[in-house]
Amino acid sequence: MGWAIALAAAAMTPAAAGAQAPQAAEPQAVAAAPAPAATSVAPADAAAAPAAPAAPGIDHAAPSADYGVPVPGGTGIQHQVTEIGQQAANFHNNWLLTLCVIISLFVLALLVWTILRYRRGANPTPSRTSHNTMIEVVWTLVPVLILVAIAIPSIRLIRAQYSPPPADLTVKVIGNQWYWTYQYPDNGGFEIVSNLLKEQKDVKAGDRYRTDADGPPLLAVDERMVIPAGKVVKFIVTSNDVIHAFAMPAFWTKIDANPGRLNETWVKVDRPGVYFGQCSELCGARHGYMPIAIEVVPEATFNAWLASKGGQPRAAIEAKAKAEAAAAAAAAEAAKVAAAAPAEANEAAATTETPAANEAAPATN
Ligand SMILES: [Cu+2]
Repeated sequence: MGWAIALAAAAMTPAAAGAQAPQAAEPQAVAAAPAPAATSVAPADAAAAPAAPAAPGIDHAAPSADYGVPVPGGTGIQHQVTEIGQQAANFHNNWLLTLCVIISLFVLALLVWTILRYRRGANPTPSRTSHNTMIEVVWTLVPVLILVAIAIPSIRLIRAQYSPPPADLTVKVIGNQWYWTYQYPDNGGFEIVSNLLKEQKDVKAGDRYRTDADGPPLLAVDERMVIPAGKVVKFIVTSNDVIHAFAMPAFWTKIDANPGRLNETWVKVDRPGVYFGQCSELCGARHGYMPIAIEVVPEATFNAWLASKGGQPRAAIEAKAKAEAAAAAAAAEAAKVAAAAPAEANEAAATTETPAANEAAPATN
């Protein structure tokens, strides 16, 4: 986005465009010496051209009926598409809910039994018992044991959420009043701005509005975050203004976006598709209008998307940096050899010539 604005600004100011063109042309002309005429013209054209995307965009996925979206009238947790989400949903649905039902039924049965068995008609002379050590120990210990049994898997899950494996990709998520920006520092550092898509009746004629291919009302955005499937993606989450929260129900992800602070979370999603979430911290008047849409795509599609945003795969950037470092090292080595050659010649001369001639030698070199 930044480079597009810069290009547009350069195109609007003829002087600036003129001043920038030679700079852009210079490195190319050096690199491709055999055809200087062609390379010196091309970058000038590129600088003057309107900010066109580097490559065509990808075909975006249509939302699924039951994955990554809230279902009308739905209860329970959304289908989970991360391993931690699946474990947590399984723990909640199969263990915690079962335990809640058993405890509730047990307490209800005790109440019913007490009401019937000890009603005045059936039990005219009440017992005067006030203590029973055994039962008091039991009703203290059993709840403690239940809580410990719940705490152990819970803490294990929390620890897994906060100890990410090495990341294949990092996305910096920034909350703003009232939209999100996503930066890709590993892929050239470009940034995308993600805004809610309004309904057709709410926009001027000709402006983009939401369609069902974009997503449900109040959840569809103009620019989705795109991440590769099957890769560990680290989210560095922060805010530009007030506290927001980055939440994606289908990933089991919710983390605060605090100004001046970097929070970290991670996901690994194997199932391609588009998933919707929302800002989940009351952040002002339009808090309800800053949805999050994340599209998970195969790696080849992700690379095509990167290219359409002016970015590159991390491997390509790293390989280029490595090649440049190697070339620089080779050039330094060559310069060193070239510098050493006359010095050796001088030394050779010094051994054969008179001291007077030797003193004059450095000046000639
Ligand atoms: Cu917010």
